[in-house]
Amino acid sequence: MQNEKRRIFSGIMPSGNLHLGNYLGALKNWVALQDDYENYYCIVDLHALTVPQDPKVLRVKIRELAAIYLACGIDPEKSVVFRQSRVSGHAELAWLLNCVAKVGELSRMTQFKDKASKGGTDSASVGLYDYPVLQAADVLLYNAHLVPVGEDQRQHLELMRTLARRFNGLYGETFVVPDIFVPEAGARVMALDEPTTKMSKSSPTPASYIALLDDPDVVRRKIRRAKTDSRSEVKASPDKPAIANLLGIYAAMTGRKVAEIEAEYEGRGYGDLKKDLAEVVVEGLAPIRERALALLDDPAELDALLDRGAAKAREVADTTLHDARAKLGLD
Ligand code: ATP
Ligand code: LTN
Repeated sequence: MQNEKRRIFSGIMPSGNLHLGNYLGALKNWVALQDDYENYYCIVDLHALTVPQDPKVLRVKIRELAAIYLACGIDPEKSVVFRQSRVSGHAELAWLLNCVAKVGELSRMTQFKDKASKGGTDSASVGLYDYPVLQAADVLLYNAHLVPVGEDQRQHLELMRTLARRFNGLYGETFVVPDIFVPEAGARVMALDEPTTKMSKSSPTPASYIALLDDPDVVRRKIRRAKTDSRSEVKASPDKPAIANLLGIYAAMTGRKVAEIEAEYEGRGYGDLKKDLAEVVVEGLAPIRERALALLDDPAELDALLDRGAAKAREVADTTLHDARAKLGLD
C-alpha cells in the first residue's frame, strides 16, 4: 500500500548545467528506486543561493531542472516534485537544527572548505557555511529513510545522521535517522579535462562536463578531446585516472562491468574506446534531451506541477515541524 512505503528524499541545486555526474550519481538512481518508495524529489533553490546567482538565470534554471527531472523518468504520479523555497518549513527547521549543530562540525565539512577557499573563507557566505544544516532539515522534515546521492555528499549525510540522533537524544524521538544510498557505478564521475577533480556544474570550463542538454555533436567532441593518460592500454588502474573515468562512465551508462569492457578493448587504443563511449553517451542522453526540450515548451505546465508538488510536500513538512517545535517547548 502506498502509505506504508518508506520515504526517499533527495535534491539537486538549480545552478549551472546538469551533467552526466548528476545523472549517474543521482537522477538515474532516483528513477530506479521510485516504485519502491514514497519519493520527495526537490529542487533545492535555497541551497543555490549560497553562492551568488543572477535572479533571471535562476528562474530559468529552476524550470530547466524540473524538466530534466521529468525527462530522466521521475514520474509525478509516483514522486512529489517541488521547490524547496515553496515549503517554508525547510528554512524554519534549519534554524532549529542550527541550534543543535556545532561550529566545529560545520568547520570540518570539506565541501565548504573547497568552495570557500576559492574566493577566500572570510568572504564566503554564512549560507555556504550553514549549507549542510539546511540539507539535514530537507531530509528530516520528511522523515525520509533513504537519501540517494553521489559520493561527494557522504560527509553531509553523516552530519545529518548525527544531528537527527542528537536532537532525538536531547528532546525525545522526533526524526528518522536516514540511510545514505550511493550507487556502485557512477558515484563519482570526474572532470573530462582534469580527471583528478569531480565533474561539477559550477565549473567555468564547459569542456570539463557533459551537460544533459548538450547537443549530440558537442558530446562527441567533448569525449574526443577528453584528457587521456600516458601508455595506450585501456585499463582502469590508479595511475590512469583519465581512462578509469572513461571506463567508469561506460560501465555506469551500460550496466556492464569495467573488467568486461577492459577485456573488449584489449590490444585496442584510446581512440576506439572514446569513439564507442561517445555513441553510448549520445544514445543514453538523446531521449532525455529531447523530452526536456519538449517539456520546456510549456513552462506554465511545469510551474503548475511544481505548485501541486509543494502543496503535497507542505502537508508532511507541517506535521514534522509541529512535532519538532513542540519537543523544544515552542508549542
Ligand atoms: P556544484 O558544482 O554547483 O556544487 P554539483 O555538480 O556538485 O554542483 P550538486 O547539485 O551538488 O551538483 O549535486 C546533485 C547530485 O549529483 C548530488 O547527489 C551529488 O552527489 C551528485 N553529483 C554531483 N556531481 C557528481 C559527480 N561528479 N559524480 C557523481 N555524482 C555527482
Ligand atoms: N547538497 C546536495 C543537494 C541537496 C540534497 C539535499 C541532497 C540539498 N538538500 C537533501 C540530498 C538530500 C548536493 O548535492 N550538493
